[in-house]
Amino acid sequence: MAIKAAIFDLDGVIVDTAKYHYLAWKRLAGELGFEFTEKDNERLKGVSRMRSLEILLEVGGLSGKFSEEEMLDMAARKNGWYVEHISRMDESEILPGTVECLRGFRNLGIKTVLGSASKNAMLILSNLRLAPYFDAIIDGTKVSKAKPDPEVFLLGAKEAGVKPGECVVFEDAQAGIEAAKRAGMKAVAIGNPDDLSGYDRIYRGLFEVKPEEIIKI
Ligand code: B16
Ligand code: MG
Repeated sequence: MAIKAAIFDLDGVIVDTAKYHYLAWKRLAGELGFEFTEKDNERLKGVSRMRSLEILLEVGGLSGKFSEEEMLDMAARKNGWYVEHISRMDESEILPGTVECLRGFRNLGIKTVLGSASKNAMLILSNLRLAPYFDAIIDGTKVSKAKPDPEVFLLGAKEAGVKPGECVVFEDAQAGIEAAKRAGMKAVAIGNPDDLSGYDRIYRGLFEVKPEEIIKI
């Protein structure tokens, strides 16, 4: 089936917001009295906010120690610190090759879609001045099931008016690659082959991606 839409994950593909998530989670861990390392943070990539909190508490040996209300309060505080960081972002933080890649697909008549788990995606896209490059934007405010559930990508295909089999997904997280495959889409991994599996192609970043080749996969 010919490719008619390219769906992009945000964190790790278009921008590196993982470093800001890390600073905010580390601050919460500090308040709770334990260390949270960059290696621990790898487990949070592509994972929803509440699931990230569960993993953080697991790392600190505090699983099951808090009520739902306390968990929601901790997640909200973490988000407040995270939003302080992303509010200061600008175009200089767009990862290399992103704009060329988005333009390249559009020049070939391919729809461009954002498919992110983040509830803050609109703020980030707006600070990066990237919103006009997308035909559809699906973020954490529009979906209820986290990756590896395919909901975010299936909704992206629907909003773009194409079939799932006509989509290619660009993802840096294993949960996202799984979500793309479960949606019946092609998956292009962004990252290191040692950390990821189950993809159709892998590149180090969008700067290596040639849209005219991707539409033939
Ligand atoms: P928020 P993506 C994901 O973004 C991040 O990789 C993940 O670390 C984060 O927990 C999730 O968004 C939710 O973000 O707290 O801003 O709603 O990779 O799906 O673009
Ligand atoms: Mg990601």
